[in-house]
Amino acid sequence: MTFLPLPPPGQTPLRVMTIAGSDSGGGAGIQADMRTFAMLGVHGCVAVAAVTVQNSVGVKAFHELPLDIITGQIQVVVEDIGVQAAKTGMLASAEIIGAVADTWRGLGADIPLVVDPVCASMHGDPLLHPSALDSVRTELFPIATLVTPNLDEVRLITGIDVVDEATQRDAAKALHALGPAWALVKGGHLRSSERSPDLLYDGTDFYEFGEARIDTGHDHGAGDTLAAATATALAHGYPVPDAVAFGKRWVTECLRAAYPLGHGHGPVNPLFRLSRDA
Ligand code: PXL
Repeated sequence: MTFLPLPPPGQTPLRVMTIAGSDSGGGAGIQADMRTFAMLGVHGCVAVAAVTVQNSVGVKAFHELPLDIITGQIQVVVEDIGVQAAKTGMLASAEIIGAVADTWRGLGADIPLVVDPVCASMHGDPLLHPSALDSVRTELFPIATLVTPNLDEVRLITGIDVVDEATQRDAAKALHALGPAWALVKGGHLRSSERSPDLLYDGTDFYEFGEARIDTGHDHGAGDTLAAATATALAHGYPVPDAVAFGKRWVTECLRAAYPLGHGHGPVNPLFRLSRDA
């Protein structure tokens, strides 16, 4: 795969912020985002929204941070360090979504924002209060450059059960109607082929992305990693379809290198680049 250009040593890299939850098991959430940012040569900044108590088997509990601490992290970083793109992950509650959206709008800056509307862990443990779904639709989606729900999240947000190409298109249209500039419907395990086509829509045109599907039991953090790599490509000024294509290739390589961890699901592995160089 082709990589993004790295800054020369000593030169300030591009900055990308994740507004998301911490995974104590280190596989998903902020920890996954920061690994991808680092391996792609950008400086990652963080607004922690919630802390999960989690291992490879499941999420036992989570704690939401105070609203002023979450929004404060965004404000001080953007004011001083500056970011060229951002992504959201686990935001846990309607109150957090509302505060993040207000803060983001208040910045008045034209910074690309990738919204990964995380609702549950891969184990099925909730990471978003069900009462927050309306805020996802009305507060979060309208400020997004790109939204990247998986099929479960599509069902929760739009009510559409994606079972084939036609319903995938319907879902892309329904997501786009909620206000993001672009909507990506991740195909996941939609079709029983070796490919997992994702569908991108900007209100006019559809773009299809089909990378080889990697069947691994270890795909914890795959959605986060796709969104983080896509946000990184947007920070570099890639147009959205090219950024999504890059993110998709990146997560595919991370899936190829995924490893077992603990007794449950292991994480995708953005460090594949290091092990190949070694
Ligand atoms: O992969 C989605 C995700 C995002 N953020 C946090 C998570 C998970 C999945 O478990 O724990 C904090």
